[in-house]
Amino acid sequence: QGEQGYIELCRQILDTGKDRDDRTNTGTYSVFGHQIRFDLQKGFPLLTTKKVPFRLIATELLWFIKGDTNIRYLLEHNNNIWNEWAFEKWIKSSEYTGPDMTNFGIRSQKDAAFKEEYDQQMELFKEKILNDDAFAEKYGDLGSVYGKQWRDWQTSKGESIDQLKETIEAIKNNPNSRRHIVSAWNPEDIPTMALPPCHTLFQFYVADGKLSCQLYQRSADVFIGVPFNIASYALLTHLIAHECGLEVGEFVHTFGDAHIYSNHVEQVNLQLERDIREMPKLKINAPDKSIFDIDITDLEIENYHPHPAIKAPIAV
Ligand code: UFP
Repeated sequence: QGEQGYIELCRQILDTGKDRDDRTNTGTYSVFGHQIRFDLQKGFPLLTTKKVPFRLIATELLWFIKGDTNIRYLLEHNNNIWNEWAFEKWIKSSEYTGPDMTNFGIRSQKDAAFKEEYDQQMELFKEKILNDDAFAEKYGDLGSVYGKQWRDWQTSKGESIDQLKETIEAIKNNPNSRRHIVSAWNPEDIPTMALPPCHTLFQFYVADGKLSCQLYQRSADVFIGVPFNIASYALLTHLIAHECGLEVGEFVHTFGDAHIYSNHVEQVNLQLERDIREMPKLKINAPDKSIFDIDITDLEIENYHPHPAIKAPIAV
């Protein structure tokens, strides 16, 4: 349960996880099938055993909720977490005439001179996305990512389904329904997606005036990704509860392949030595705003006193 549950999952993976090769050739320890429950009444589950950047998580979630798939919004909020995906499209296009950026992810981790060149090209790219509308439209859009599937799912008849809005309406009008589901997994789109959705599907449940949410995450980088994913879905649950006039219940996090990369083991061991602190609180300072209009300045995390952040390489 709660952060203790996260810590136990880490320990279980290190103690009993299968040593497996993976797509990124980094190597992982993994378990298949696991669940952690977070009682959102007890506080907001931003981990305290290492610092987790709430602002990045919140701006990304608000971007999904708006159905926006263009990184311009993220850049305007100083959020760089999706840049590489758009940059990749840019450097592969015929309009790109700068130095060769093939395999920039791996090369910039290994080659300092290349990294300098890459950083420079990335800065130029970001500037153009922010200042050139036509360029942003062409190269800033990531296509069928979460925002698209949640708000504008394309049917075979050429129609659009706003899953998030419909689910919110259903929670308001028919709270006992067992069909409050939003799916990001669109089999038709998977073959052309750079990263098939990791958070695959989520469901809501209303009881005693409280809204609970369960996520099925097919693949989970437990050290780097999961602390983000927990906070993101906890925030989504708060925002939808706020929209529907409900209290928050539980966030239930269900995992498929839960893994720790071999080059994160040392960092995880450091985190496991730390004591868990009191959970922070989330405040939504926007009593009358709809979920689709809420903005990062309306959100506030109080009483967050985590242990320091822990750096680790991201598998690419
Ligand atoms: N990953 C997460 N959470 C996310 C996200 C990615 O843990 O929100 F976008 C990790 C899981 C896995 C990798 O280590 O990214 C995706 O690789 P694959 O598609 O091979 O599962």
